Amino acid sequence: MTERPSAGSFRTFVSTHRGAVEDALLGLLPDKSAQPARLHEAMHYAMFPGGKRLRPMLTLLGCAATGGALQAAMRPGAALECLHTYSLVHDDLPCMDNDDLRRGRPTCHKVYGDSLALLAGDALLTVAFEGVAAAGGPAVQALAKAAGSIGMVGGQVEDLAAEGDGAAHTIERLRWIHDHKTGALITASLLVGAHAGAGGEDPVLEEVPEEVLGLLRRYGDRLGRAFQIADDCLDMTGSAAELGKNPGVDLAAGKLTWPALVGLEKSQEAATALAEEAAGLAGQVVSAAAEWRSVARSSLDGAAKLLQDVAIYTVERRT
Ligand code: GRG
Repeated sequence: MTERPSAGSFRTFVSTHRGAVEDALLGLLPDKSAQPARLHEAMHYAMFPGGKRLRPMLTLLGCAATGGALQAAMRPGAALECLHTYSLVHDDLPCMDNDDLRRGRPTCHKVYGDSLALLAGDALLTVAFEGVAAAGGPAVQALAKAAGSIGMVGGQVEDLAAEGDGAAHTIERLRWIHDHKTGALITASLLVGAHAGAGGEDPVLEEVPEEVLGLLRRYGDRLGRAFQIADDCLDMTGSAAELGKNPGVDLAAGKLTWPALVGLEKSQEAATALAEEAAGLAGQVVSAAAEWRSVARSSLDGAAKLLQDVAIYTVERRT
């Protein structure tokens, strides 16, 4: 009998690998005391102790699910977390969402001021590209596309435009915003992992076949949508202690969200359906990877289970 997906094995995966991810992050960032020390302090403040570290974990899973060695994905995974953290620092600024709480602490700009927080974000974005270079050219391209104007930044622009623009609030528009603002980086995390693991010692030697990348994109697309709908729901149902950020801000700002459009219950159902769809694609991802690698499909069963379980985790989480 096939085991039902549950978030359990992913949580164990996170506790097993979190230490190595933190080490990779420390290895990628300049030392806190390096000049200019105030800037590096602000970068470290934003990065540590950090949040769930979902994106680097997805980079490790993208690598494992396509038959790569996890070690190859550590530094690129750290790069994804730096880029994600830059987006949070900028998102919290007064000119964006104007938040004062993030990851259970005052936001970066509340402690270091707006200018330094802006620059710390810039520097985190830049160092991310240093880190992802270890995974080769296709990984750099995947990250650049996902993070820029046709990805996350473009999604943020449309998200801001939709605030207080209620007449044009539709599910199609919201899906577009979610796919760009959140989903693009989630999918890129998986793709970068696959690229990182592709060539063993020399990641630029072998290219990941388009079939494998396409399946990872389909999986990541569902995962990203499920994750952001769950995030919208948590904004309504979570507490500041659970979320590490202020709840209820989307509603107060008149943001375009799933619960605002279809209600909380239907949103939770939609998130679960997408997570299950993603989980259903896990087997196809690893089968295609096993064929490409000419390895037994069963050698990737553990990774397939993790892909299923992280999908369930994204909608079951309370943080
Ligand atoms: C370029 C000025 C400038 C700003 C860019 C790109 C951008 C601002 C913002 C990105 C949009 C954004 C913050 C999307 C939200 C994605 C999201 C749900 C983040 C929360 O992710 P979690 O829950 O957080 O994984 P932790 O703290 O656990 O890592």
